[in-house]
This record gives sequence, structure tokens and C-alpha cells, in this order.
Amino acid sequence: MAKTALITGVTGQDGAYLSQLLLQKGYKVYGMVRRSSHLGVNSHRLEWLGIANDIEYADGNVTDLSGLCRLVRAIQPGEIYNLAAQSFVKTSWDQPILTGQVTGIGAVNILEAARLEAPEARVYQASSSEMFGLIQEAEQKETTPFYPRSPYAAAKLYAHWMTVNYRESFGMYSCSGLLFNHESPLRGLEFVTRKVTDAVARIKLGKLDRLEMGNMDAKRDWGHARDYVRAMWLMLQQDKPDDFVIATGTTTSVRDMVDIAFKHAGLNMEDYVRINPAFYRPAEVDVLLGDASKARDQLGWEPEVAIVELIQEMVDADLARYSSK
Ligand code: NDP
Ligand code: GDR
Repeated sequence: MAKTALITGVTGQDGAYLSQLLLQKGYKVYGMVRRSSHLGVNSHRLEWLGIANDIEYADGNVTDLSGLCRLVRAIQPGEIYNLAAQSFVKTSWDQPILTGQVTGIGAVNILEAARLEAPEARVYQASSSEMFGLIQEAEQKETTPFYPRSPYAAAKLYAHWMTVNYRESFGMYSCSGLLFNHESPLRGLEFVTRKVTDAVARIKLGKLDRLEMGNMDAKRDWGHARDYVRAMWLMLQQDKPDDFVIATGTTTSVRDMVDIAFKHAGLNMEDYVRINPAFYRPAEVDVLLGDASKARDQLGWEPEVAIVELIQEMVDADLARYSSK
């Protein structure tokens, strides 16, 4: 019989790539979507991948435990991937309560629904390198102490420890993936890589004349979302549940990432980029650099796409998108 997976956050970047991977593996994929006033599912990413009609959609919201229980009882998924979140760090200072409810409590609702209605289900929780925050060790691994620097990171840390706690308290197969930044042509436009590649494409095509940026000195360990969803799946296929850092092991400044994008389009960033303090954050995570050796050794996971190739793919996709409009 086909394996069954329930994905929350199926309409987001990772939900789309993970759905594609699971469908390729023969899974029946249930995607949980938030009800909204516009018709149908916000499925543009799933359409881009050509899989929008291959998913069974189910209404639900991670803040609503009774609805989640009904859904999990009906589907009896073998695997649950909790990707739903208020995922934009900057917004978390303006909406700290909502971020706590969705990104923090939402994860506990998923764990509770699984515990009560499908206790054998394997649960993946989307944890984040943002939990490392103010860095305590030059390279962050599973044992590095956490120091969250935003309401988002604090909410994720709560969800992370609850995932560990449900494993230790109830013997559930619940895993936390400590994923570093991962991007793709399907990345939301508010995140820095996509904001940049989208702007570069518009500048190149004469539709925009400048790009306003925040802190160009921040450094991130950026990988490709397609590589990272593979790690999520691998985490749920092990004999024992465990937590893993997923990263490339290379860190790049925002400035250098912007330079890669402009150069790929044959442009000089100095001619277009301005700093706007409105894009600075109340507290910054200055540098992230992950050590994914545990995932390499135990899961056999390795990233296939490095930063230059990633940014070039994103610029090319945005150029194609705007050229066809
Ligand atoms: P996106 O922002 O692209 O997607 C977020 C998803 O969550 C969307 O499908 C959104 O639905 C859904 N969602 C938001 N609120 C709710 C709610 N209350 N109930 C149900 N669904 C909801 O995020 P990514 O795909 O980039 O990330 C996936 C997960 O991984 C997130 O939890 C994120 O915090 C985490 N993460 C991401 C990293 C990255 O670099 N991308 C790194 C580490 C962790 P809708 O379409 O309706 O808005
Ligand atoms: P991040 O991603 O906060 O790391 O969280 P984001 O792309 O928003 O910021 C990365 C870094 O770039 C700096 N920056 C800017 N950021 C944005 N968005 N816009 C700008 O104009 C800009 N200028 C500079 C930021 O200050 C920051 O240092 C992402 C999300 O996907 C989280 O959900 C996830 O958990 C983490 O990655 C790992």
C-alpha cells in the first residue's frame, strides 16, 4: 500500500518541493491549507512544479487543535511534516503573539494531534538555524547552545524542545531538522535572496531602477530547498528518531550574494543598490555557518547545489518569469 504523508505548509516553498519528492516516491500526499476568501488553493508553487493536481487538499490551521485531530484521525498519515509557520523573521517583531501561536504552539498542536489520533505517525518539525542566533561556536552543530534573537527564533526553539520532549516523554517518532537557510526560484519575495534576484531581473529588463537593502554584512549558510527537503524525508526513514543540522558548510555575506546576482545578469551592483535602514532588524543574527557532518554520516545526506549555482538559477528563473509577461 502507498505510504501516506500529511504536509502542513504545503503551499510554501518547502511544502512544494517536499510534495514533489514524496509524489516521486509514490506517496499519497495530503496537503493542509488555510481557508481564505479567494477561490481555491494558493497553489502557484505547486503549479510551477506541475504537481498541483496530484495532491489531496484538506482544510486546516495549525492553531486549531480540534480540526487537526479530526484531520489526523481521518487520514491516519504514516508521516507528518510540520512546515507551517509565520516564517519571516522581520515580521515576528511586529506580530510576536501570532508568531508564537502559529510557529510555536502550532507545532505542539501537531504533536498533540499525532499523539492522540495517530501515535505511530512519524513527525518532522521544521526547526531553524535562527535558534542559534547570537553565535556561541564558530560552526553550529546539534550540540551548539541556542541563543534566539527574534520572536520567531524563540517560538521555533519552544517547538524544537517540545518535539524532543514528546519523543522522550511518549516514545513518539518525532524529529527536529535544524535547517539553515535554503532558497530556490520558489522562495517568498520578502526573503533576501529572492528579493535580490527578482530585483536584478526587473532591473535587467528595464522595469526597476534601484534596489534598497538592509544589513549587507550579515552572513548566511545558503543551500537549495530541493536538497533540504530530501534531508527531511531521510530523517523520517531511520530506525530511531533524532535531530540533525542541515547546512552546506559555507557562509556568504549578503553583499557577496548580491554581487553574484548582479554579475550573473551582467550588471554592476554599485550602480543600483542603496541602503535603507528600514530593512534593518531590532536584533540581528550576524553570521551562521552549519556543520552537517552528523547528517552526512548517519543519513548519507550531502547538498548538491552551492551558493553561486543557486543564485544563478534564481536569477535565470526570475528573468524568464518577467520576460514572458
Ligand atoms: P514559507 O513561508 O514559504 O511557507 C509557510 C507555509 O506555512 C505556507 O504554506 C503558509 O500557508 C503556511 N501557514 C502559515 N500559517 C499557517 C497556519 N496558521 N496554519 C496552517 N498553515 C500556515 O516557508 P518555507 O517553505 O520557506 O519554510 C517551511 C518551514 O521551514 C517553516 O516552518 C520555516 O519557518 C522553516 N524553516 C525554513 C527555512 C528556510 O530557509 N526556508 C530554514 C529553517 C526553517 P499560506 O500559503 O496560506 O500562507
Ligand atoms: P532569515 O532570512 O532572517 O535568515 O530567515 P532573510 O532572507 O529574511 O534574511 C537573511 C539576512 O539578510 C539580511 N538582509 C535582508 N533581509 C531581507 N529579508 N530583506 C532585506 O532587504 C535585507 N537586507 C539585508 C537580514 O538582515 C538577514 O541577516 C530565513 C527564514 O526562511 C526563516 O524562516 C528560517 O528559519 C531562516 O532563514 C533559517
